[in-house]
Amino acid sequence: MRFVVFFLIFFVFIGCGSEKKEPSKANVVKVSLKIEGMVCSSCEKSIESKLAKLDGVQLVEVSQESGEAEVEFDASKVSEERLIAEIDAIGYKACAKTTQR
Ligand SMILES: [Cu+2]
Repeated sequence: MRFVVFFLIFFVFIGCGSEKKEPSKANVVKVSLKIEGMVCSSCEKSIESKLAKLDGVQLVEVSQESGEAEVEFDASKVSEERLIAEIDAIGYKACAKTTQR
């Protein structure tokens, strides 16, 4: 019985701890990527859905017209390199636009 109480207290503490940990915006960054190889709007969609599935990615906007993608992600979970690698993996050529100047 004492054991059960101990565990209950333990879980209450864990509960409080995770409550304090608000989803921090500090790690969220927004990058623009240049993407080559998109020829129609379904290309946009396939890149969007591919990136949106990644853990940490919060917002994806792909434009075939401008050949660019805007991605908002949690930098502690996923990196720009990872995004580029994922886009490359499905047959497009992506590169970082923001760090290219
Ligand atoms: Cu297409």
